[in-house]
Amino acid sequence: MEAAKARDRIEKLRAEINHHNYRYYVLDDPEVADAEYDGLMRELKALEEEYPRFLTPDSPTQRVGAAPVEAFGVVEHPLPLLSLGNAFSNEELTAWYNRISKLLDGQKFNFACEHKIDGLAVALTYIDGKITTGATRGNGVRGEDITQNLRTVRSIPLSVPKDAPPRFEVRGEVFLPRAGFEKLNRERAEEGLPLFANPRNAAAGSVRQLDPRITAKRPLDIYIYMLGWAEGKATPPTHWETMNYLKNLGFKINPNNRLLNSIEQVAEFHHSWEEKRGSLRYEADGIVVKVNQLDLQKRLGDVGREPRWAIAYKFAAVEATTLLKSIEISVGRTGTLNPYAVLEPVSVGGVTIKHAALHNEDDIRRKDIRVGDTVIVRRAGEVIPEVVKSIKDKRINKEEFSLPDKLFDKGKKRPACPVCGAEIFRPEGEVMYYCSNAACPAQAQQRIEHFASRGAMDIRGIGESQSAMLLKEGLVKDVSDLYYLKDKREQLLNIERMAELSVDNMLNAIDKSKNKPLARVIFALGIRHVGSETAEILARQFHGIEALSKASREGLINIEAVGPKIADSIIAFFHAEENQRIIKRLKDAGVTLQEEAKTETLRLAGQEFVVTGRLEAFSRQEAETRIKALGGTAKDNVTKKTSYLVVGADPGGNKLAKAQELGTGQINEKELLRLLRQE
Ligand code: 5U1
Repeated sequence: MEAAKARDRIEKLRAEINHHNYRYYVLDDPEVADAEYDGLMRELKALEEEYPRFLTPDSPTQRVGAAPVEAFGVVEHPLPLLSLGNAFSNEELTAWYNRISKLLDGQKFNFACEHKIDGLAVALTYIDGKITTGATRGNGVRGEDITQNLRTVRSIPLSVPKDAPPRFEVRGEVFLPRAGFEKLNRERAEEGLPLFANPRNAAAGSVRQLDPRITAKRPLDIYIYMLGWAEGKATPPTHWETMNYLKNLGFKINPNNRLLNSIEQVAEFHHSWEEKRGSLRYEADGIVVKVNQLDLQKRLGDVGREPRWAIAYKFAAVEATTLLKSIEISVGRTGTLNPYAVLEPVSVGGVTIKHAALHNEDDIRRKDIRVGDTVIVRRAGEVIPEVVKSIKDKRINKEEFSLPDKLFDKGKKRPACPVCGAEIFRPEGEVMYYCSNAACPAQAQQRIEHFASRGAMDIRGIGESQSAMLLKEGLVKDVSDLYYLKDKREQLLNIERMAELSVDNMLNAIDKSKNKPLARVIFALGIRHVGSETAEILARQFHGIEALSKASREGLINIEAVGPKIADSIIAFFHAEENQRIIKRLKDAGVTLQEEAKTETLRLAGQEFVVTGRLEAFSRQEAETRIKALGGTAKDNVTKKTSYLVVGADPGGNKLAKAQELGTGQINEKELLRLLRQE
């Protein structure tokens, strides 16, 4: 395609993709199927690869692209990000209302009421229609520069329409919806990683990742809750109208927000949501009540770091007391033995809880939880119930919980797996016990379920019951057998409840999964401690299962995000003969085990750039995007690995001095442009 045509097409594709992103991530109302969207994205990526000079940082392909950083920069907030005073009862809410009414001398006002989402407050700055900075609240005055991470949040627009103010800042709460939080913790439990205590910690942990690629994999979302400041254009006079105004600029505004006229209605809004909060897709710990008129907000002003014109009216904690009847153990995919509490059923915030997570033996001991105790349970993140603590005064049983004792098999005179009876072990330095039998039926079933799951090979039609059935019927023993099921169609059809159509759909889905990208395959194999994020990094590094299986421990540890624990686990996995056999069968069946190394063929592959000082032709971010589009990497600090220091106007001293000390090559902006354009 000739260049001018390519540029037009790129612009059209971007507009179309941005529109679909908005429909999907902001309005939760997609207009097209995933496949159509993927097709547009593929076409745009291909054109941008062919014409890197048309690549811009606000392209929808550039949400993830930034290289990991060693530390976050600091952002000074032009206007401090305030925190909120709390009310815990109707009396305290009314006292606040009386205070401000008096200060406002009987002036009439109404209230904007919103959920107080348990996430992380951020400030997003837009200049000339493009996002320039995303920062955490920090201490309110100074926060961390997490722009590259926030760019990966799909509901944050990278650009805004032309009629937006030329410079403005919005503030909002980034959060992990409950479903995403649960999934993340499930995966972490399977990988033996510490769990996030609640969605807030999970959101904060995700947003503060030094590697934006990891943030990009977490299903973060945002609701904008105020306009921080705006310059160059008048904005509406009330909070409510401002929210509508921001909505029209493409920002995601919580549809549960309400404009209310009396403090009684505010109390009613609080009470009704306190009861229904379990039904929300995010965790909220109360409501925020704001005076709607911005001129009155200004008149009321702040006390210390809290505005007088707003208050958080908190919900009561969702906890209940019940009896811990027993501690049972389930077996996970990688053989982890997962303790869980069996409770006297109890209602917690309107949901009956019978079981609760206990994580691991160390956690049980740390909290000193014993069978027979009266315990406090909480819906942590209001999703996965958790035993918070036991009430020691009511203790009858003096015996501490021990996982090996619980699984002690008198016949075998040793602790044994509750499903297959094999020996159990706890690797040094780890918190989990494991079943030693790779062929344990509980593990086999979960491995197949995991292999076929959405984030892995995405084989529709193979879930919990189908995996159990296929194993029971002896049609599969391990994941590779799935690809040979087509030879057993007749046997499948003989199974009760398996209609011809569902058998064929299942076989088709299995066949289609052969083309899943390598990263999915690595994740699907279920290597202990290798989650989807690590799998992605490994695929990018090795480009094939064979190379990965031959990697040395040192080679693996040297990879960012792979520590000794993961390295040992990968080596042990490929060492096992059974796994080698499975991989050979996957290969023979035609599953993708090798991928083209894309970046190596690009012009700047293997070259590392650091930019210092101000560039004239483009922003630093833009320069970095262009470098990366050609396969290079862009870093913040000069090290021995740096190929070039790009020196712009008024460079800071440190990078230059370091480059001189190390003898790093230095180029100016013109030379960089030449490299980018291959002149
Ligand atoms: N929804 C919402 N959350 N939240 C948090 N609005 C809101 N406003 C806040 C905070 C800290 O502060 C402003 C009232 C200053």
